[in-house]
Amino acid sequence: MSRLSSKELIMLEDKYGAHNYHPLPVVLERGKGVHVWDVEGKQYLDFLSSYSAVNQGHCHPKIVKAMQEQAEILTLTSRAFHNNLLGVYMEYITTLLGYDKVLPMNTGVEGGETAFKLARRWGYDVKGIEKNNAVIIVAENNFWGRSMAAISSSSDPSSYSGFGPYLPGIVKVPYNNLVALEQLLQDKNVAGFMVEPIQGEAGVVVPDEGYLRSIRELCTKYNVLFIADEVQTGIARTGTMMACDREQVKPDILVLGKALSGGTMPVSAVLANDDIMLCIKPGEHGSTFGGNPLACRVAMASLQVVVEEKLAENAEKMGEVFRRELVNMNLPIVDLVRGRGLLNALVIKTSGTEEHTWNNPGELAWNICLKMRDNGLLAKPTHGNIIRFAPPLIINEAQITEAVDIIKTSIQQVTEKTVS
Ligand code: IF1
Repeated sequence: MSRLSSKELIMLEDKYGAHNYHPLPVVLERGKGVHVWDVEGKQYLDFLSSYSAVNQGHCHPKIVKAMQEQAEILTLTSRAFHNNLLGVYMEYITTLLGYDKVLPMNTGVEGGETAFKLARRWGYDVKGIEKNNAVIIVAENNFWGRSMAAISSSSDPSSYSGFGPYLPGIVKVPYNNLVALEQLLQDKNVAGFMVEPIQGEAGVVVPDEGYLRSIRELCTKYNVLFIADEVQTGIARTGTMMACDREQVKPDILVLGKALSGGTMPVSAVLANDDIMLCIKPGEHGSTFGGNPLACRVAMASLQVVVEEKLAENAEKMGEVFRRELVNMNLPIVDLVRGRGLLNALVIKTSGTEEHTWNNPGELAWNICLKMRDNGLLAKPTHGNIIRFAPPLIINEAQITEAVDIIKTSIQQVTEKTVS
């Protein structure tokens, strides 16, 4: 087969693939560390990290080695039989993260589904909620995937519209609002409250300090399970191993995915203590691939890299530098810069500034992303006027500075061109 150009490859996707995405036009074929290369050989700094799945950097040698070695030995047994890595992995991850038990799944959304089922079952068996009446509270503007339960939890019409009927037993509460939460928690049918410690898709929304601690206290007070969706914020992304660690808070149910495999394959996990996890009995939940030996080996390597290379510390340090340098750009169209660790966002002004009036900030953010691509950095807008910046956590200060230069130059080039 002859080598196809970016343009030809995009046309193939368009012709033969479902149209469920609108990617930035760039076709990648190789990745190493913080860099990716397109099919024409152009190099980019990856400031999306596959939505925080490649925290350890692209194709991390230790993770790839674990994967290659295990792929030649045993990849899948199903849970009909035991395998020689599952127990070892389970001991490793539960010890590392401080829970009695883990339930292994594959994608992040399956982790969320598992947490929902676990909370409902705990609600009936332990809390004594009347059959089929369990309620799970979720935060407005959450994002936890594309399944029916996930879109039933969503407040984004492009996620849920036209896919009804929706799953009952889900109630939404404004994010970062403890008064509203406490009101809802008084309903005796509430089994759990599922929340992202920092909302990713909503635009890297950081709650007030103390929010997580108060959730913990309220959930304990009302006998409701605190479910933390750390699929995006977990595994060192926000400068601590878990985002909840910043407030020294331990959720009852912890959901992980993405970087649990360093972006090599779908691996997710749900962690809880015995009083909750043992509510689910043999035959009541599972999946063909969950807990497969390849995933177990890869997940252990991925977590070891995070610990050994002190990626949480680096994320914290580099995040400080990155936000400081972004603020120092001092550009009129930048409304604010926010985030924790290396999960950050730049918010573009939606109303006119002194010099310019922007009719469509969403289009502006998209154009900035195209310009950054031309200048060698990849990022994606979310919610129109917000650009998320989440590089691999192995990034160094020189690369941060290089990135900020590209971001600044690109914003200047785009805004100069569009000034009328
Ligand atoms: C898509 C955004 C990120 C997640 C949290 C669970 C899941 C996700 C907090 C589900 C997934 C994704 C999936 C991807 C886009 C994306 C995303 F743009 F929507 F906002 F990461 F930032 N909990 N996030 O963020 O995990 O089943 O996908 O493994 O297009 O759906 P999954």
